[in-house]
Amino acid sequence: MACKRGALIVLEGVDKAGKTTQCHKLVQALQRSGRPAEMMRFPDRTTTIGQLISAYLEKKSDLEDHTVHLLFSANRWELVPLMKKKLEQGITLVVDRYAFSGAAFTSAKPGFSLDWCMKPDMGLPKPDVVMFLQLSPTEAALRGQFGEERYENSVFQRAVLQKFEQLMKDPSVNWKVIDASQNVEDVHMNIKNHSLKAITTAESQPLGELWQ
Ligand code: Z5A
Repeated sequence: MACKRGALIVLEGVDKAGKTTQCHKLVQALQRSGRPAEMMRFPDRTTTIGQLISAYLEKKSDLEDHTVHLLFSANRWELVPLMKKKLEQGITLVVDRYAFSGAAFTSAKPGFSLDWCMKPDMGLPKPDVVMFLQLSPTEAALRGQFGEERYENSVFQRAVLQKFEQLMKDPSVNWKVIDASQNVEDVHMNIKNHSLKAITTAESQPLGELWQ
């Protein structure tokens, strides 16, 4: 009998919401409880495409806005065969940012519609759950200054948040909003509970296609 597939779990959220912290904690907790799990993050800066994106984010290069949007999407598509292989092997993938960041960040730029921004990612593996770590700009500011990378300023981040709010109205995606202002352990427990449910559901459901 074929093994049960792993779940595709995505964490999204505003800057400094704790996505990376929580992805690591979730993978560790799942592994400790005997469930195979691995973390991925987007952009994956290790690939050739990812290195172009990384240089852009670090402001070492400039790229035309449509072009960089398509590169972010291509960076996800190039990892799809690996993602599907791992999911089929029963490994749960915990992903730090995904297509929702892609659509939210580019559509926050002038002249971009959310609809256009979603198109290149249509058909990607559909997450079994997407947890949005919600944190007010005031609380995020208490976690430190913005870094030096592109997009790291409060005006742009507020525009991105509005786009995420629009994306979360889509009932075809299993969104869960997480109060990220709680302490690390409480946020973790909340995320773990949703993840365990998603893992159980994924065992008996085929992997879907995003935004199709
Ligand atoms: N981008 C895009 O434009 N298009 C795309 O398709 C994709 C991405 C996929 C990638 O940045 C940038 O690319 C990003 C979106 C854009 N731009 N921005 N802004 P990245 O992935 O390299 O980095 P990041 O996602 O921006 O990281 P982050 O948002 O800054 O951090 P985080 O992962 O949400 O948080 P953290 O690193 O886990 O924690 C931040 C700090 O808060 C740290 O000191 C923690 O110790 C602390 N922390 C965490 N949790 C707590 C709690 N609960 N209480 C108190 N303190 C906490």
